Amino acid sequence: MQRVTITIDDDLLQTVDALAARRGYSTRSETIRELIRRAASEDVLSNIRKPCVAVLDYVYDHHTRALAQRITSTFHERRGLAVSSLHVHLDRGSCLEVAVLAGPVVAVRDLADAITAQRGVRHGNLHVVPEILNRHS
Ligand code: NI
Repeated sequence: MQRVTITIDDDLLQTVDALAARRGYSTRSETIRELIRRAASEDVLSNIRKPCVAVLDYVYDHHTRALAQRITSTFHERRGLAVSSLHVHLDRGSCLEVAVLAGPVVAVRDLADAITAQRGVRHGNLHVVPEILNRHS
């Protein structure tokens, strides 16, 4: 870690302190580091060819005809992107699945859309982490 000195006007510094208070960061340094990470993340994600890792989670209706089979087939067709998955039987009819994906941002998003757009899939959510951030932290 390196120490750097930055010059910042009063209004902007108040904004940093307000963000720190609201989000629970303990220091200005941690607040500014997190803001930079977010900006870098948005920058990488705007380039759809860049590699990423991602977590896809969704709930689906176990009783919807052939849905589980269609979901499995979708993952098999794009198996190069699927790293691992977790299945939880939530109740009699609902299953929760969490899949870890890795590959180009565009391909990962396409796969997530192909899963979450299926009838009977609910609460689909994709969290994309730029791979570059993992390598350098
Ligand atoms: Ni299940």
